[in-house]
Amino acid sequence: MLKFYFYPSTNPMKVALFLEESRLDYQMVPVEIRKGEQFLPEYLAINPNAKTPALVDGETKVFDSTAILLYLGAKTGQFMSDGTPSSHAQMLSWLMFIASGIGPFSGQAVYFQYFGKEVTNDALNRYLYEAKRHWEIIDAHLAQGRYMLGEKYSIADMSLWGWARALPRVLGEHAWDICPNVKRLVEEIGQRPASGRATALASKYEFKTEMDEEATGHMFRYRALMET
Ligand SMILES: N[C@@H](CCC(=O)N[C@@H](CS)C(=O)NCC(=O)O)C(=O)O
Repeated sequence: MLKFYFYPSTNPMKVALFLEESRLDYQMVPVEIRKGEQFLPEYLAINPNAKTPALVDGETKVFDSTAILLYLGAKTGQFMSDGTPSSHAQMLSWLMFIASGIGPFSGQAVYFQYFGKEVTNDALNRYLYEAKRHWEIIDAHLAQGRYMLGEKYSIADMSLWGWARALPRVLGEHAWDICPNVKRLVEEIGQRPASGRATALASKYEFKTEMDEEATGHMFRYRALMET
């Protein structure tokens, strides 16, 4: 059975959605990132990057949400492009844009708005600007088709869904006015039974969700390291 290393936040949720869509048999293994479990040696042996999600499939270990989506897509033959070189190229392009742009800029925009220490206007403006710019590119793309690959629901939509659900936290209260097409997709995926089951995973374990001193100590480790 697949072992899915999970914490209920943006990146693991992408994989949770795939697992529930495909109905693969899996065991959810909680990783309490706000208690520092991502740094345990046994977890680092699976994901040396000390982040969630990760997946173990027999002898195979996969880490990083995009790699896991591609792995599961190849394993099951589900939710991939239609197989033509041009559709495959589109899928890879959007997956990489989401992984290298949407995720990191949205993550840092959230960090500087809610958790940063001595945040300068320049840092805040840079990340808000870049996050918005990336989301506007996605929104303009979604204005042209129902899904990221046109009419085909794919891992590109699942990958986007992870952060898209949290868009108001990234771009503020006007997020859905800025990105109405992203809103449309989030609502559509929200009506799929699989997204309900993926979201319900969070309540299958009592995860620590408070962002208290213990949590920031683990998640923003650089602070202690840089201050010494
Ligand atoms: N590129 C990675 C990013 C993973 C990531 O940042 N995961 C967060 C949860 S959404 C995490 O585990 N953070 C723990 C930490 O920063 O210590 C992916 O897509 O899987």
